This record gives sequence, C-alpha cells and structure tokens, in this order.
Amino acid sequence: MSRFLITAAAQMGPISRSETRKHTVRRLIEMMREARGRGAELVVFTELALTTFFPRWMIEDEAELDSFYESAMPSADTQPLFDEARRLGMGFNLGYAELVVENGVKRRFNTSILVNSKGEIIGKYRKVHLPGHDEPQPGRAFQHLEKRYFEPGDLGFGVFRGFGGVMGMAICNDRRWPETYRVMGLQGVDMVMLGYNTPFDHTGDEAVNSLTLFHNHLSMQAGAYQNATWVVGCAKCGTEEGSRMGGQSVIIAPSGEIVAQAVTVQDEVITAKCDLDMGRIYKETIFNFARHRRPEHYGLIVERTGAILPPE
Ligand code: CDV
Repeated sequence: MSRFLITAAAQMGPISRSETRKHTVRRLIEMMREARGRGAELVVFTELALTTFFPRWMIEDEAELDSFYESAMPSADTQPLFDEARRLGMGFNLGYAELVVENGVKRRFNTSILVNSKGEIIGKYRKVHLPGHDEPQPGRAFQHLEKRYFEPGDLGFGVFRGFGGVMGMAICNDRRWPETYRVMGLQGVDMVMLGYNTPFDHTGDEAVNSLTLFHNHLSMQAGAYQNATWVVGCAKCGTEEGSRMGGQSVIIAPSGEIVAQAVTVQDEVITAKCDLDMGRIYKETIFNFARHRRPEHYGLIVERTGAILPPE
C-alpha cells in the first residue's frame, strides 16, 4: 500500500531587517503557488519565516524587539497566506516568533504551526533546544541570542494526524538532537517538518564551521533513518544582513536518502512525491521499537544517579 503526499520545501533567501511582513508574506505566497503548480499538497516554510533572523543582534528596546514577534496567528499581515492555502487546497508548516501575554507576563517562543488545506491550524510546536547565549558575547561579529529572546518550548514533541499520516515538527537546532526524532518516532511519526537558520560562524572554530553543511545533512539523514520517517528540512539562507547562512534544504526519505535538494541560496521550491508508507518496512524490521528497543537495559546512569561520568 502507498500513501503518497507530494511535499514541498520553500527555502528562503535573505530577509532584510527593513523588509515588511506584507512583502515577506508575498514571497511565501509566490512559493506556495509554485509548489501547488507542481502538485504539492503541503509546503514547509523555514524557521522565523516572517522576519530577518533577529537573534543575531542585541536589541535593548522592548518595542523594537516586540516588532519581530507575532501576537496573533493569523494576523492581518499573515491572513493572506491562510486564505491562499485554502484557495489552493494545500497545507503549510510555518515558523515564526510568538509573543503571548499570560497573567500580564510576556512569554516568547520560537514556534511553528501546521495548517491544513482548509486554512485551519491543526498543530503547534515551540522550539525546545535553544542554541546560543542569553548575554552578548564580546568579539563576535554576530550574536546568537536565542536563549535571551525565547524560552524553551512547553508543548513537547507532539505529533498530529493530517495529510494522510502522522506529522511532527521540530525547529532548527532541534534537528541535531536524537531525542527530537526519537520522541516523535516512538509516536509513529511519518514525516518531520523543520525549518532552520544556520550561520556558518556559529562556533567560532574554523574547522567546525567548515563542516556546517555536512553536519546539517548528517543530523537529518540519521534522524530520518533511525526513526523510519520522512524529514523535510527547509533553510533560510544566503547572506542576510552580512551573516552567511547555509542552504541545502532537503527532503529525506525514511531510508536516510536525500530525494530532493535545493541548489541555490535564494527563494527556491523543491518537491518530492513522498510515500508515507515507505517507513513501514523499517518500522517493522530493523527499527521495530517494540521488538528490539531495550531502554530497560541501557543503564541510564545519568537518570539513576544524576552523574554524568561513572564513579572513579
Ligand atoms: N537557529 C538555530 O537554531 N541555529 C543553530 C546554530 C546556531 C548552530 C543550528 O543548530 O543550526
């Protein structure tokens, strides 16, 4: 049996600091139309797809900081994206900065949503693994202040029924952590959708930085294979406000193979006809978790004792 889902990733080139939401949403709509023209039923957009990657700057003015966040979804500026999805009869996954006020207190999350072909939000995820720092680091050309501007997500790695399968979301740095995929893998996920903004200079070490694109694919291909799931990874890339970010957006099969890959560092749509049943052979054999996974034998020393190293 096959469950085909024609899926697109809409990679984005740079978004300048001065670009308006309206303009950015127009770019997203243009790519959505291109994806639909190629038969796609679902388009995956990137992390923080509505603005420039603002955590690269220390922003002290609160009103200015707030201007990068959405306090409603959809809003007047983003409603056209939902309307177009409904008109075209296709769904989307969108990353954005979310601002909520609870009991008079502002909470900030790096969020993504899954929207169905009727324009309804059917799933929400808030980024768990926040990289970088909460204070600016001296000597860096660009900061990475996600820990300052967001709190860790409080929704877990849930999965959502839609598009004929079990759908999961992650955001950027999450893709490097095996737990991300495994928690969703244990819930039978068929497809993990994620967006990323990955600057080349993120470690400050030239040797590690030169492996940025290798590590990007390595993490997602391993996550796909080890959990028998499709992974759709969608970049924001190119040189944005002087910061160079990696592209190579991909659609990866449960075999771990890349079946579509972006070749530019600009707005670019890639598509693949994904059989959501392709993971089944892996789920029933080599990665049959119920038969072969043995957490009770893993000797989880950290969880039992709080120790990271065994006693001397
Ligand atoms: N936006 C990110 O989460 N970026 C990180 C960088 C800083 C390492 C990433 O994992 O790609």
